[in-house]
Amino acid sequence: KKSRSNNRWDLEAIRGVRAELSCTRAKNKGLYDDFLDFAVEKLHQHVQEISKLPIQDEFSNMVALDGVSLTKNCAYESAKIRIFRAASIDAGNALQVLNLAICARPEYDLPIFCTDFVSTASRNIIVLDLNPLHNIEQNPEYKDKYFSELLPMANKYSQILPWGDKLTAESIQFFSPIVIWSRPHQREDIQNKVFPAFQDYLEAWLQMVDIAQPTTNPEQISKNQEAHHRYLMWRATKDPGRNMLARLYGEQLCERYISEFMFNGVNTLGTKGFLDYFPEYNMSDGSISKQRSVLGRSYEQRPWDSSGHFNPVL
Ligand code: BLA
Repeated sequence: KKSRSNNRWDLEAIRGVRAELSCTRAKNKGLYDDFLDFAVEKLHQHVQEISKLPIQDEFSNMVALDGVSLTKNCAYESAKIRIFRAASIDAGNALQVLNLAICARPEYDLPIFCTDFVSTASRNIIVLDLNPLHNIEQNPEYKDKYFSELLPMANKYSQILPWGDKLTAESIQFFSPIVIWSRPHQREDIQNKVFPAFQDYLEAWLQMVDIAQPTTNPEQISKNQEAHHRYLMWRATKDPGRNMLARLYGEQLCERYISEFMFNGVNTLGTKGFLDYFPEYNMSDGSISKQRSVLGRSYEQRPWDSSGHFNPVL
């Protein structure tokens, strides 16, 4: 009996919090709300045959265990795009997040549009990139196809948003020569510096989508699909946001959210496991190392020069 009444109270409390949140939100916008509005609008302008992807009930407007933090999720697909998905967290001054990923269908070798913008009361973490689908150093023609002409844009923004110091060394293989990795100090930098960069990078990516032609070569399609799967496997397993998400939503919901929404495709695009792609994480008992990184932190400075050559100072 007791648990029943507790339950009802919980539900009412959550409804109350939601109503309160939607009032305060009208006055007090999330730090990255304009970014997401811009992205959804641009997507609709540029991309044909776009439609909303259904989102499982448990992932729409997720209220956290603290009763106040709210994660809003949305997802779209189109003829060329397998998934556009956005997760934005609004926990007031304590935490604001925009995590956006856009993956093309495997008939295209388009890079993956990626943002990880995380702002707490004391710091900002900015990752903005068109993550290459194929290894840049081993495939110079891939680099030329998508990145060479964007270097002036990257050089401009890497001055405005300087390199954010050492990072997980493994991550570098997923980044392109135009990546912006930065930790701006001021909240105003988000609007004044990060927003223009975000707009330009998204426009650049959407222009690639405009002209992209699908391949019919089955070998190329499966190569692209495996590259997506490997990428999603990396992120679903080693994402730096996992601890925070587990704290907000509890382990179980966090795990479903990561594999079904955040990194959707990790369970459907391939059958290989994490260790097939990243054997260096193999422990002697056959399990996956719990460490986020086996290489540690590296790359104190931007490892690409202004011509996009990988030339790290170690
Ligand atoms: C930090 N996120 C980071 C960092 C990177 C990325 C490079 C810096 C810490 C590090 O070096 O690992 C982003 N890393 C990426 C991306 C790729 C990659 C995009 O390998 C792509 C291949 N992030 C979220 C969500 C939360 C979040 C939802 O997406 C929170 C709920 C948080 N990101 C987050 C936090 C940190 C972070 C808290 C700091 C963690 C730390 O410093 O260890």
